[in-house]
Amino acid sequence: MTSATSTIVALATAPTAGAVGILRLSGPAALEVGRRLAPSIPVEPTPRHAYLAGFVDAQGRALDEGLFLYFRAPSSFTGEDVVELQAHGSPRLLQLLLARALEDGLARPAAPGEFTRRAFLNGRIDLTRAEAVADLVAADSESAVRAAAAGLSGALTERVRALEEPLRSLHADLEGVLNFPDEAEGADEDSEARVQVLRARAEVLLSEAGQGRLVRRGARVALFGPVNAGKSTLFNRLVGEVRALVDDEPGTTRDALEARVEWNGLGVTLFDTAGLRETPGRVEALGIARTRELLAGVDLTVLVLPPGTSESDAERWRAEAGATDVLVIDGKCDVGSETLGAPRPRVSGLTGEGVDALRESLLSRLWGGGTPSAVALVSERHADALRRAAEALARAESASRLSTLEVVSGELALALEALGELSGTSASEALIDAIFQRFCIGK
Ligand SMILES: Nc1nc2c(ncn2[C@@H]2O[C@H](COP(=O)(O)OP(=O)(O)O)[C@@H](O)[C@H]2O)c(=O)[nH]1
Ligand SMILES: [Mg+2]
Repeated sequence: MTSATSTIVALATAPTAGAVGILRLSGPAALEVGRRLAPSIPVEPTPRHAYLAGFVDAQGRALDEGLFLYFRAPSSFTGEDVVELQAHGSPRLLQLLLARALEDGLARPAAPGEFTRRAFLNGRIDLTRAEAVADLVAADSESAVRAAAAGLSGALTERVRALEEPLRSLHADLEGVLNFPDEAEGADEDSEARVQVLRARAEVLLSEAGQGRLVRRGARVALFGPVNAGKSTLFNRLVGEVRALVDDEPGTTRDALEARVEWNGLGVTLFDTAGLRETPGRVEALGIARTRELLAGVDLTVLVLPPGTSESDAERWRAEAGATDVLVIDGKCDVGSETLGAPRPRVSGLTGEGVDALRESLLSRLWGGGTPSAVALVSERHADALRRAAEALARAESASRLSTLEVVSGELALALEALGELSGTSASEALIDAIFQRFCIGK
């Protein structure tokens, strides 16, 4: 591990031309190095004050003029002394400033995520909030931004704490009864009920992992069905521009096309696939193989049927669509007559009829009730830890009926450890490394 007493420096803005470029320093020598770049700054600058200063090279020649900010430890993002230089956003200029900051050997380049890592190690933020920082930077839809912002303000942290703290005190009570049976008598009385409550809480949080996944990477929706059902036309209509080739010659679409849209703040990747028919050409057959592969990985498949498809044919197509969630609709409803039997939603990609309603039902199928707004952004990592905690709590629950207090307490300790990985209180060095590797340099 890198020594937390070294001073680190990095550019905090993207290496492209922009209005402002930021150089960030953190560590005991941050002020010293910052003042070498900006000699007009007083030896003891006022913290959190924006100074207008000239930035110079080692010979004192002007490089730029900008803002100088000083945050004194521990009242900074990292908990250490932090200096930020806000210069003009020229990538070459910023390289010169960075080189100058490194020149005297008082600071070294920061590793990816090292600023945030220091904030975590210095107890400024817990692990779930540190991860929310990375989520916010990576957010590519409104719902992802809102969910990450909620995480940043501690939404997930709070809910993990609401599990971890009562769990810790229950565990302490049981250990008390085990170790000091006389003093702690009766502290284990309602332990079964207490375990039940905690298990339910862990499971509710775990159940939000699916929504977290949707928010984080967007929903994946594929259009599927027989050739000439009007899939590509509908795809173009849903995307709002002509992306897919449309023709009445069957088998026009061979490669799966994809397009990214945002509905009600939720990022959605739409796929238009090759249609299926009995005797395809060779190239088309490859497209069909791809279709099957793709359908296995989407969140929802929209099966588009030509108007007038019988209920039994619809069933056959439904089976073709595979195991994922399938929404069956009738396409080309402007020409088709009402299908007998179970009425399916009717859509026309050509006229746009039924398309808004289709979008709504796709969203509610993907999301359930309500609109995608601030959910607890439960990641795969969180879900894994929650699952282990919930399993240990379930075992503790049955042990509290059937087994000894030692066994119950042992399971609670396992649940605590799993939750500690979430909040960071018992996260291993390797886990912390893996988490901060996701970050960019300067974050
Ligand atoms: N009347 C009508 N024709 C459509 C509609 N959608 C597609 N078509 C026509 O049906 C043919 C096949 O359409 P396409 O979108 O390529 O179907 P795909 O093979 O399922 O992708 C083309 O000639 C389209 O113009 C629709 O909603 N109404
Ligand atoms: Mg097509």
